[in-house]
Amino acid sequence: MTQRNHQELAQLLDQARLDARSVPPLTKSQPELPLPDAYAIQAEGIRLRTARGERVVGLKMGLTSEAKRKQMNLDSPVYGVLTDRMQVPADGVFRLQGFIHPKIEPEIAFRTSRELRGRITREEALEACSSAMAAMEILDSRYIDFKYFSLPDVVADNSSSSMFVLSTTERPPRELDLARLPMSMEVNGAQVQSALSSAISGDPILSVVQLCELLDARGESLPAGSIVLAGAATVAHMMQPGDQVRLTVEGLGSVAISVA
Ligand code: OOG
Repeated sequence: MTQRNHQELAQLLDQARLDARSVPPLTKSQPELPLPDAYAIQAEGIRLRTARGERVVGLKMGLTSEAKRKQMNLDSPVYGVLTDRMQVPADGVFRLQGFIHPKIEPEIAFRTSRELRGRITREEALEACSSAMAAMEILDSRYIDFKYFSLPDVVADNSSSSMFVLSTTERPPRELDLARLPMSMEVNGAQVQSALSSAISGDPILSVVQLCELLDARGESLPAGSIVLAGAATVAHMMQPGDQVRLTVEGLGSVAISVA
């Protein structure tokens, strides 16, 4: 595929997002869509957003838990790019209007204080992450019925990234028993999802290690000051107007949004 092809497909997905109108998966018309081309389409899509004034603030990992891989019937982790426009403030309002079929998931996020380049160890990831936060990601797929056929479809669509919210509590990851944090997501006070943080890559910091591997394969690095969403611990939950969604992670406090 040429850069021109990447740009055209990125434009199609970008327009679908802006119009909140779903489109068929790219692999329907393009059965051979190699993963490197899918990441190139994703990168072109981000270029369209930064050209309109958005700023890249971090990256998200997806499909880092067994629950998510099973739900989506896909077998390996992927990443997407986060911009400042995607962040909902803690306790803020998320308006469903303007989205296609958004769903919310419980996550853990990290903030990096130094650049990570190449393949890294768990220790190096811990060293580079100055803080851990409770986080929720709102996914939205630009594909009809939130269905795609393959990994390249989801990667090209920025790994279903849409919005995210971070807890105001931030703690150095070394102070936490990172792989054993109970996580509970409630809607209007009733628990809808719960898991231990080990559901995320066995240990959420390992999502940072995997992210660095994926970036390295593309000759890229993880910049200092990045937010990294480690991936969902459980399957995603549909929202209704009026919902109050709250995630509590032991040791990291809680983070909530109101759905309008
Ligand atoms: C793919 C993205 C999954 C996660 O946290 O596992 C993801 C999808 O479910 O559409 O972000």
